[in-house]
Amino acid sequence: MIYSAKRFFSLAKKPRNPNHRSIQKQDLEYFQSILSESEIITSDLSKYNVDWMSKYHGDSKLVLLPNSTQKISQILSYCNTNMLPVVPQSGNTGLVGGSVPHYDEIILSLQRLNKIIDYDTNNDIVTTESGVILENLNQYLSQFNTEAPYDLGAKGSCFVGGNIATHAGGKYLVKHGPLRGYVLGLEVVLANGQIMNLLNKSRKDNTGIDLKQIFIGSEGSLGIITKANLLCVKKAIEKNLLFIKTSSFQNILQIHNIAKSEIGKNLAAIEWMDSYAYKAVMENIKTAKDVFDSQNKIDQSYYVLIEINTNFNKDLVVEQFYNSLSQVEGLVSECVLAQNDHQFDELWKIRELVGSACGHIGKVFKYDISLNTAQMDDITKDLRQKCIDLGFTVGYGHIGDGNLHINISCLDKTKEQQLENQIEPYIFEWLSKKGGSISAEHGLGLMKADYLHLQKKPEVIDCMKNIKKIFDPNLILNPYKILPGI
Ligand code: FAD
Ligand code: 2HG
Ligand code: ZN
Repeated sequence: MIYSAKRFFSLAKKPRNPNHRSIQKQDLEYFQSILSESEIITSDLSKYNVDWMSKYHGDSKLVLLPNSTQKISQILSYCNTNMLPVVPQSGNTGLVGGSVPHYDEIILSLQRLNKIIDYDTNNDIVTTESGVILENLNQYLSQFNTEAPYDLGAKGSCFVGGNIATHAGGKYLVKHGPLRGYVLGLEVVLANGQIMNLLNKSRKDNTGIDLKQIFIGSEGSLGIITKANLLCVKKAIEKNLLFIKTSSFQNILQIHNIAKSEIGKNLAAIEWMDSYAYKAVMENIKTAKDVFDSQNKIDQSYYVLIEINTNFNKDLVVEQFYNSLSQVEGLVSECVLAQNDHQFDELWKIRELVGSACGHIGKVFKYDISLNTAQMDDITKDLRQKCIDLGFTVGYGHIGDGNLHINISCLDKTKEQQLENQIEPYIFEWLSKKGGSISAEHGLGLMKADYLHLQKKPEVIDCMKNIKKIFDPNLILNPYKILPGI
């Protein structure tokens, strides 16, 4: 199947794979023979058919919610033999349209695979089923004084398996590094139903090709992640959070540099937002507290959050950092330091709710990109100017990882398509020329599959397609997503 790289609108349908079937009576009868009544849903499927942003809509007629790896294996074996396409769905918080069907694919929900299996107290390794909600995992881990090595705003809904399948980033990547270093083992069910036991509790295992890595970040295109061994991290003893207001983006870059040299390994997170993002939260999230008394004004202010984790000498590290900032004239306009856990959470909430706040303004087009930090504000301003009539544009993100989020909310419901055409493929082509990534942490999903050629050479895409065909020759797993023409 060949189609042009630029679809007219991200919601336009791709050509349906003619080899795939829709479910029929006998298929349902088969699923009823292996699953209990509560593991099959055939009516009122709307929440499974739409993504978190209400941007992508599917038309599935069947949701299966198996509670064991064995049952997933039976389901996939049947689907593979009978050419029935399947979409794996965890917390459905993905932001690129990967977790909902494109047509009427069967939705395989992992929500019943929600048992935490065990915890190795000597090595801080948790073994868990993949459908455990991240926040629930952290609640369980707190008895061992540990936590997962990543954190995201969707923690109350996203599943560990969804996080591994997308290779989620989040705010503590600065502190811990990427998630793939902490996933020690996996259990995965392949498209033909074969159960691949890649579970492993050794930190070091150099025995040939590390197959589990290929499933991390594969967004449900190669297999269904059913269990994981995750290396956990000790909770920080002292957590300090500074929220700084400054008068230019250049100052943020300077603050970032001072943070790296003064705070060093104690730097847990560093995030930024422009005054458009700050205003979006203050105007649209009732519970958010305007700690800088901005009165919803848009100006030349920029904001940066810095979390410092220490085990001892807390005051020394924070004070030394603040003193260094103070020595540069005009670097800090205002600074708030969280005084207790409640304030700590409130300040973080301002940053974590930017994406939700933009959704209140209008349909939001989200761009999750990697680029040189020095260019982050320029590209945001450039897009703001390009979309000035139709969109409200904010810039923010994980500056410590070189990961920018641009959210553009559409101000006119009738012009969503026009707005999208103003942004895409412009932004992806810009990245292709200047270097960076069209997807820093959210993945490709449906949204960016057809732009992969801007990021990867043809021979690389061919190699990816060949790997896909080894694991899923009938292309039943998450079709139309991740790879172009599949
Ligand atoms: P889903 O959305 O259900 O699925 C995501 C993809 O993985 C889909 O393609 C799906 O088919 C596939 N998949 C799901 N489960 C499995 C499985 N068990 N086996 C194989 N494939 C599977 N992302 C970040 O990286 N960093 C952030 O800071 C961040 N913050 C967010 C904040 C908010 C408020 C929201 C709504 C989203 C945020 N995200 C962030 C995006 C999203 O939360 C992550 O991509 C998350 O990892 C998705 O997990 P999920 O359980 O919701 O998976
Ligand atoms: C974040 O960092 C998430 O807040 C979501 O990755 C970004 O909503 C977005 O665009
Ligand atoms: Zn993010």
